[in-house]
Amino acid sequence: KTQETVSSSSGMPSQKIKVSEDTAPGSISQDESDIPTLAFPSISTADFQFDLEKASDVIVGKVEEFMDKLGNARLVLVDLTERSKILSLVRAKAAEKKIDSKRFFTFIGDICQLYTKGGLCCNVIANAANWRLKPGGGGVNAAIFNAGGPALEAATKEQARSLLPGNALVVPLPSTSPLYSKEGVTHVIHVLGPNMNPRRPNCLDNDYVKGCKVLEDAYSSLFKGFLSIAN
Ligand code: AR6
Repeated sequence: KTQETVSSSSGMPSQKIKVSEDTAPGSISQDESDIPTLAFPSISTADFQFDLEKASDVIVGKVEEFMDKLGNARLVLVDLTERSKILSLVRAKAAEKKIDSKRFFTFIGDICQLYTKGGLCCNVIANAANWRLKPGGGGVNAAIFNAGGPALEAATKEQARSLLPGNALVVPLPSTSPLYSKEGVTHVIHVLGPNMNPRRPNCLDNDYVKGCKVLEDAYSSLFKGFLSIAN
C-alpha cells in the first residue's frame, strides 16, 4: 500500500497521490492528475445571499446522493479563506454523514489557482454564474472569466447566451485559455443558483421552499454535467 492522503480542509497544499493499493509490484500507479475532479464554489451564498445553514444541508445532501455514481471521481468544495463559514458547516455535516473524505473534501484557495498555488489537480471547475453568462459582476464569476480570458468568453457564447436558475452549462475550454494551459482545467461548468438578493434579477424574496428546490436542482445539474464528462 502506498496511498498518501490528500490534506483536506486544512488549506495546506495537497500532496501528490499515488494510488497503488493492493496492486502487484510493478503495476501502474495512478497519478492524481488522472483522477477526474470537480472543484466548485458554494453556489448562491455570497452575492446571492442564500442562507448558509440551508445551503450546507443542500450541498451535503446532494453530494451524498451522487456519491455512488462518482466511480473514482472526486468533488471538492472550495472557498477563499479558512474563516469560511460554509466550509466549516459542510465539513461538519459531511463528517456526521460519514461521507468518504477521499471522494469529497473541502479546500481553501482561489478556484482559478488550485494547481499552481495549491497543488490540487482539478480538471473541471464550476462557476457561480449570472443569468446572462457575462464576465464581471464580482465574486467567483469575475475571477473565473478573468482567469479564463477571451477564450472562455467565446467558448461560453458558443454554448448558450443565458441560463435559468437551477441549471448548469458545461463549457469545454480551448487549450488557448490560461486556465487550461496553466491550471489543467479542461471544462468550466457555469451554474445559476437561486437569488435572495433584492438588488439582483429573479429575487425569490426569502421563499426558501422554492429557493432550496432551485439550489438542489442547481447542484444536480452541476454534478450530472460533471459526470457526463468525467466518465
Ligand atoms: N475562489 C473560490 N471561491 C470563491 C472565489 C474564488 N476566486 N471568489 C468567491 N468565492 P459569489 P453567488 C466564493 O458571490 O452568491 C456574481 O457577481 C465565495 O466566498 O461569487 O452565487 C455573479 O455574476 C462564496 O462562497 O456567487 C452573480 O451575479 C462563493 O464563491 C452572483 O455573483 C459564491 O459567491 C452570484 O452570486
